[in-house]
Amino acid sequence: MKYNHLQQQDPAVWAIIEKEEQRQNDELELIASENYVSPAVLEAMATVLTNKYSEGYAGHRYYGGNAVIDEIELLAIDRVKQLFQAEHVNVQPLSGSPANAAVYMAFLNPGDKVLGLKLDHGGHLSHGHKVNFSGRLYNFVQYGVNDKTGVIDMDEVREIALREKPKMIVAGFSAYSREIDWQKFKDIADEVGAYTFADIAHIAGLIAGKQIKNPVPIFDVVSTTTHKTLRGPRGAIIMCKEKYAKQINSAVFPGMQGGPHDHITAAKAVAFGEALRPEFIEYSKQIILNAQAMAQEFIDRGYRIISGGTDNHLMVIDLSAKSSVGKEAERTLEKIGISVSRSTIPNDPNPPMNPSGIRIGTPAVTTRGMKEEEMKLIVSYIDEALENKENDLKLNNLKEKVKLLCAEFPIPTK
Ligand code: DSN
Repeated sequence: MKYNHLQQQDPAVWAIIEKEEQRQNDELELIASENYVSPAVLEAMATVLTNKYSEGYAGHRYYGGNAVIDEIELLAIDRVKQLFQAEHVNVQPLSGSPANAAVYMAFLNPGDKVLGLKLDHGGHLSHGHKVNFSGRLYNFVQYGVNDKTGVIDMDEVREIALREKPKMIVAGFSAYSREIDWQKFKDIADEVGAYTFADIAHIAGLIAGKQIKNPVPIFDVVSTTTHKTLRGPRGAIIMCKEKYAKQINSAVFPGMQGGPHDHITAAKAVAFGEALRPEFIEYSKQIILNAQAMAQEFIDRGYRIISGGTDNHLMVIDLSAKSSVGKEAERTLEKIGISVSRSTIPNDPNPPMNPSGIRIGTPAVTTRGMKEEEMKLIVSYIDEALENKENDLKLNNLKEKVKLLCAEFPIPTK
């Protein structure tokens, strides 16, 4: 990308950005929550819309001069409605955790009981972990995955729900590779009179691409970030039934946030437009095919994948059989130009800073146009690196191979 003014005016910042662009070009991104936005999304973010304050909503702003901003916000909302069959949409949340905070604020009072997935079983900090605002403000009880299968045990979810009578049930994850039975969650919630909240941050793109079932028509409220499989700018949205529109809007503003980031809203609209195109269905399909090819190759090489495989874009790999741990693997792979994130495994005996596993995802490499063959090759590089973590010569050699593969599949510039 050309940054002429930046280069001239502030060469120090420009040089750092250039360095990061080079790193992204030369290295493989396997962090399940990351992706490469299109040049059009990138351009929308670098626009004069950043100059505007627009607290409030279209037609009801607290500042003048917002007629044009109303247009972009309404366009973004309309595209989300088409993508997810949503009744009401708020496109202002700045990111995933603030979006989830707004959802809780809209439906709960501090101290209310909520049921969510445990962090070390694949949940998210904002689904009730004790160090997070969610676990501090609300009374979370947690469900997990089955010890043997690694899959969410819906009988256990029902049992806990009947016993604890939560006011809200949260379904969603940041490190879980199986499809979620939205209807079953809704049935359980109905039995105990709880609200249903789905956090689809990781899989929103796969839902938009029609590869995974959509909870929006079933659940009361759904949040998602926009920058993961959905391949938009860093940010979030909330979708809900029309009857909750007012309480969700008031929770986002003035409850949680001030002015929305209008340049990001424009970039979200561009990304939603891209996700509405037929090519996005092909992209989503390939993300899953790639993840499944990768998981199988890991299994064939003796690794344990939690739950035995994947239905989505990610997998959590237990490294214990390979005498390795998450942090060490993350660092070794960084040396060969592959980014992954360390991850806990269910009931992890190791601490969260150095857990037993790594989480790997395929959205970014699929954006580069890679397919199943390349996934197998990448797993072979990972395996070789982890088997030779003290051998700098081997690691340097692998780094060269990764760079060559990246050059063959450049990040799209169109
Ligand atoms: N940081 C995101 C992830 O990596 O899953 C979740 O917030």
